[in-house]
Amino acid sequence: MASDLTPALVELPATPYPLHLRLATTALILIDMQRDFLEPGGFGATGQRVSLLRSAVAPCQRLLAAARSAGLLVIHTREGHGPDLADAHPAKLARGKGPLRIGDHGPMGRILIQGEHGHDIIPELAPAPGEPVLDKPGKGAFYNTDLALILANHGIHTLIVAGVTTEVCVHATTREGNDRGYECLVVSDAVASYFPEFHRVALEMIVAQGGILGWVADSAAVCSVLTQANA
Ligand code: TIU
Repeated sequence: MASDLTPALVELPATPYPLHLRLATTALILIDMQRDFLEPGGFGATGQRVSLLRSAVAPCQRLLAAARSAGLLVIHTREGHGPDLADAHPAKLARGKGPLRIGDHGPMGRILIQGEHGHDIIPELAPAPGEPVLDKPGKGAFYNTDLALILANHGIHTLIVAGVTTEVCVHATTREGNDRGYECLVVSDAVASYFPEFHRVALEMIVAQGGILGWVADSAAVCSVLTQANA
């Protein structure tokens, strides 16, 4: 039952229709903004494609600043594996025929291996003290991580999802978040793909059929709501 202590609902203009959320029960999750995906020489392989992901950096920075000042729970994820690769499925290791595969030595250290330079989050989006950083072995952020536990402990109902890539780890996390009962909003300019067509269609998939997987809004709309609701 609502009481004076119930945090206020705020309305976020979004597609396919406005999303109502409470700041106290909303988290920002930044997916895999790691050098290995965003910089040349990492898992993202060829230079031109990697550069396509850079468009998400500035919107993620603005989202991060707005979420922090609004007091939202902020969670960062990193895809990767331990140095012995014991936590990596053989099927995942065998996948892909690119020049650099998981565990190979590259210019930023071993690809997608915890503790290596390339595995870490880009400095522009460095986690602040106290913000959970989840190491995930899969594409989705729920698989074999403490994400569900952390969200439950904080009473979170709504996920604002940003990061890379739109159609892989962002989608996998949004799909599972949706199945687990979270209202998921993907921030259109704060996610990116090596394939512009996949990016566009992945966003369309989320909002199709009346928001079958969730909501989409741009970072300006999200930041505006976070800033106003916080004022
Ligand atoms: N984080 C994430 O999306 N991992 C990937 O492997 N993405 C690709 O698009 N390859």
